Amino acid sequence: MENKRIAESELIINSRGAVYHLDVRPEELAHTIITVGDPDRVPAVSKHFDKIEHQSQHREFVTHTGYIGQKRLSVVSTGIGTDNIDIVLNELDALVNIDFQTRLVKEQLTSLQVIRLGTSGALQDGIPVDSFVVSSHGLGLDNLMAYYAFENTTEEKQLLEAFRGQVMLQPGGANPCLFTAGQELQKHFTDGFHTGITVTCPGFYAPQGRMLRGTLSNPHLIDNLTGFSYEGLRITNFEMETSAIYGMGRVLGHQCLSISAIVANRIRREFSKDGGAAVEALIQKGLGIIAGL
Ligand code: R1P
Ligand code: URA
Repeated sequence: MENKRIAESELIINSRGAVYHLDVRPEELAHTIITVGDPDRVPAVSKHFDKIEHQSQHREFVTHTGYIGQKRLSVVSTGIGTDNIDIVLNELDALVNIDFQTRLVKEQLTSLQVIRLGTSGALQDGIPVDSFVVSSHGLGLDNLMAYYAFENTTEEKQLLEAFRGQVMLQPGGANPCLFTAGQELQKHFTDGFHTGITVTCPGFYAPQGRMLRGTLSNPHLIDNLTGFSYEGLRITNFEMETSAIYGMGRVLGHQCLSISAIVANRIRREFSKDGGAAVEALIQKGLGIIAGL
């Protein structure tokens, strides 16, 4: 493909030489990146760094870059939802794979490690609040990835076919997409983690089967997701970013993994008594592994 100069309207670089939404310059980003939804979770992660060399904030996107020992890490908040992941993953990729002077895609591409440390609701009775789930797959019920061309593996196509057969979605609803976790990353996160398919929803309330006032268009969503099974794979949890992180990782060539602290169990109808402590425990366990990658 011809390597055309990317116009000012497509890749927006501010007066600091930083990418528009994140307000981060190429040299301010590490190649191992932790994403968190909540901007306040960024200092909760970076307080464990031995040294912080960069801090910035623009809108909901807070970035801290530093070191644990010799390992250089960035932690970036994404805010909530897959629309924000579209912005964050594209801008992280631009920071390493586009030359900000020439506006050309670099000849030598860099594959980032992107690890989400988030929160989530469990869809299985046996996954209690305050436990941790590693997402073997991200299954999107939003429509972000419909805007990108991508290839699915044969295993992904079969799993998606089984999902379409077993799970009834509301009429006129999502066209589900599915992506596998980065295998090189996932193999480091086994002991002390549940593993399964994570469903990514375009909202927290009705899109996750919650109704405070009003009526659900699809009252069977949770039962259908909990009951899904294909070749030993089950749906463990849902949240609002994972499938987009995995999908954008596929499109742009980055290794991605999503890990969640379970703060709600939708089957037992329980919520964590101290979600903050569960997230702190996930951060400490996650960083212990990430620092050694
Ligand atoms: C909803 O409360 C938010 O929490 C979960 C969902 O994915 C959504 O972003 O993750 P974070 O705690 O990482 O934001
Ligand atoms: N985040 C979600 O998206 N859903 C939950 O139930 C808990 C956290």
